[in-house]
Amino acid sequence: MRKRRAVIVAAMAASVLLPARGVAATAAPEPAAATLPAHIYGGAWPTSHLQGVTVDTKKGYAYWSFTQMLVKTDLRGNVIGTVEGLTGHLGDIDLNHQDGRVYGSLEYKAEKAFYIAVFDVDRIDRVGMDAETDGIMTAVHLDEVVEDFTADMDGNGVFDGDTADTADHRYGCSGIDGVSFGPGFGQRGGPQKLMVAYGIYSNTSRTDNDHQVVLEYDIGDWQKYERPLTQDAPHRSGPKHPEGKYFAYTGNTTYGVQNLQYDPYTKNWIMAVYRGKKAGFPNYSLFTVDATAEPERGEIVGQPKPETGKLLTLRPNGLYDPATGVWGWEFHGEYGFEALGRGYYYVAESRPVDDGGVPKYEGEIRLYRWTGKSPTPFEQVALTPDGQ
Ligand SMILES: [Ca+2]
Ligand SMILES: [Ca+2]
Ligand SMILES: [Ca+2]
Repeated sequence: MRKRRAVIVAAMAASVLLPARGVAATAAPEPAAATLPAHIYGGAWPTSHLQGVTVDTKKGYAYWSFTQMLVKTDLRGNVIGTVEGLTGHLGDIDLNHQDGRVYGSLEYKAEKAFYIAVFDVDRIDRVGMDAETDGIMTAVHLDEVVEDFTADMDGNGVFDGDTADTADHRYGCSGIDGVSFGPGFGQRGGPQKLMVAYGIYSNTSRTDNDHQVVLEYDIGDWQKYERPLTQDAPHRSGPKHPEGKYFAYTGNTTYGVQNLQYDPYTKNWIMAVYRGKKAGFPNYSLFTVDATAEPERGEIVGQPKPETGKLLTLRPNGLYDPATGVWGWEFHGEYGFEALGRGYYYVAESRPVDDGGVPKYEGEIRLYRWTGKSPTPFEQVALTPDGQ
């Protein structure tokens, strides 16, 4: 096991530097101007890499999605418990500040089943809790994702399955990953929505996969859908359609929005991606959608048959590519990105480690603040001479 890194408390900086700024009622509560660790180590686990992080600054817990496992730590990195036994792909996660539970995207591509998993995180109190049998997790199935994932786009009567090398999958949908709570697009307040972003396969030979796709759900009535999940007999309990479906023209990326996050400070929806590979696009690693801009109906360019949809507006700041009209930034947020309010963020890193012959992945988060500078609009909050 690697030595746990020192946790530095940013008490002084947090109390001095946090500017006063109002946030919408739907936003995360702003951190008390007291203690925000500049760094939290999330441990090393025998899983795939870190997929997402969400932090409850009020109660003092961090939640880490390690693909097959949800980990709960305190803000010093002490492990409180784990939820294990996930055989699918747990992606990005977000804390619902209204019900205190953590929501995450959960995929079973072979079964053509896609869920929002809901974790009753207050009850996670020991390592090795089971996702199916310990009553911690329910799941709500998203039919809309199945329809787009399984679409036989070339009309040959064959769905080619979980592969990028095909014309199938509407919009290039590979499933879902980025999730975040926030206001409806174009709304400055109002009831919070759960936004769910598609994964999009990397494929440079088709033109219908150049948008990020975001589904909007009102989870107010989701209690009627929530069921525990038996993974070898996946249920289909969930809403038939989302409340809204939105498209952001960024150019094709590799697996779509990895981390989606509403930022109450900048009023942006932040999309962190694995950069795309298409020639003719700038292939930025981060995009910001103007949360206050009303979505406009327009053509979803590049589709096999002309199609219109609700288009999102990229914030006209940062880097700009005149050829495509795409705005973006350069930053790493693909393994976890949490907006804390007041222009502060936790941003994750993840890497493989060898733990005495056992391959593991470790994850950690560091505190950043907004600068708005191009090409990278965040700077790390480093409070000690060694920058930890
Ligand atoms: Ca086909
Ligand atoms: Ca991911
Ligand atoms: Ca998120």
